Amino acid sequence: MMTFDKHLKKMLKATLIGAAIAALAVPASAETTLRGASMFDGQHAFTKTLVKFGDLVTKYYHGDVKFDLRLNSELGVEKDYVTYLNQGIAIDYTILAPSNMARFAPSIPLMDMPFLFRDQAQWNRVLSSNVFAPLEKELYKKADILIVGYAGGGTRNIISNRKVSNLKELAGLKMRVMGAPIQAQVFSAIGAIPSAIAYNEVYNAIQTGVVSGLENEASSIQDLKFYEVAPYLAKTEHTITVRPIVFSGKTFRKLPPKLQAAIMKAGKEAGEYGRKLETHEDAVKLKQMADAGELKVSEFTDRDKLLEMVKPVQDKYAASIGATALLEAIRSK
Ligand code: MAV
Repeated sequence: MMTFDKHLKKMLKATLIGAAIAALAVPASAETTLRGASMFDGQHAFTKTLVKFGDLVTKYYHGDVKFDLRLNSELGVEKDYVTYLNQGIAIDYTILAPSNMARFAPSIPLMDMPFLFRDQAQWNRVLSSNVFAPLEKELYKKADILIVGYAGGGTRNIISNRKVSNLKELAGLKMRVMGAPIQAQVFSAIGAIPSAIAYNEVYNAIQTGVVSGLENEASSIQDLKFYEVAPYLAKTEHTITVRPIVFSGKTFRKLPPKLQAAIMKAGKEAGEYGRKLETHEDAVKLKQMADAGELKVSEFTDRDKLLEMVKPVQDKYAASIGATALLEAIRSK
């Protein structure tokens, strides 16, 4: 079977030939503008990572390329971005939670499954290996979306409008989860009542009592002020985020090969930059919100039990997508 790397090289070669033909028609100075999207303002780690990505591409590509990055959900939320990337319209690159791509590639949310990583060290080892290559391949094939790097590194906790610090208090908590079925399965298994709600509707859903909370990382809780409606944070620390920097396959194949190469190199480096940044900022931002009295932070006393309850759900999901060996490979990293 052809590896994803080989597949990509073959694709680059094919575009090289295509580009040679196209070069006859398009003047060498033709400018390319790539449009990106972020749900956040300029202070958020995702936005900074996407800015870094643009800067690095400009540095590595000695041609005319411009970046038009739209912030603050001007172009919608991640579930919109994934459709745009798939169709090759509206945007060319962004950062996406794997769970928001479930519709196109059911195996991709494995990257994002709660309790996948024991700690930061394992998370680091996985992201600096090529363990995720089969999932990248499936995403490219089924969604026409290319992963060019990995950002993330935030730790997700449960936040709610009432105190939740153990399993008993968690029982029956109505909470918003991301759209992938595995997310709802995991939170059901630990006693909550999950519902998939679009990210831009969560604040209102809590305000109006549709749900009592959600799970999220510090940078986003702070950026979107979720603490205003859900001021109790329980340190369930259930996910260390994996957030791919993604590029539309349809756009990518139209670009000059040298620009494609610059994008791949910049994506990898911007991802490393984003991971360092968010890993560092996570605790800092959590503390800022706690010190400001915006969040009341408590330990989750039954945290060890959560993994036991979730493991059979993880195993079942992995088996259903033919990824049992992959899950084992991640666990043994
Ligand atoms: C956070 O803002 C990010 O992890 C983002 O990638 C997710 O889509 C979002 O949470 C969410 O929960 O939908």
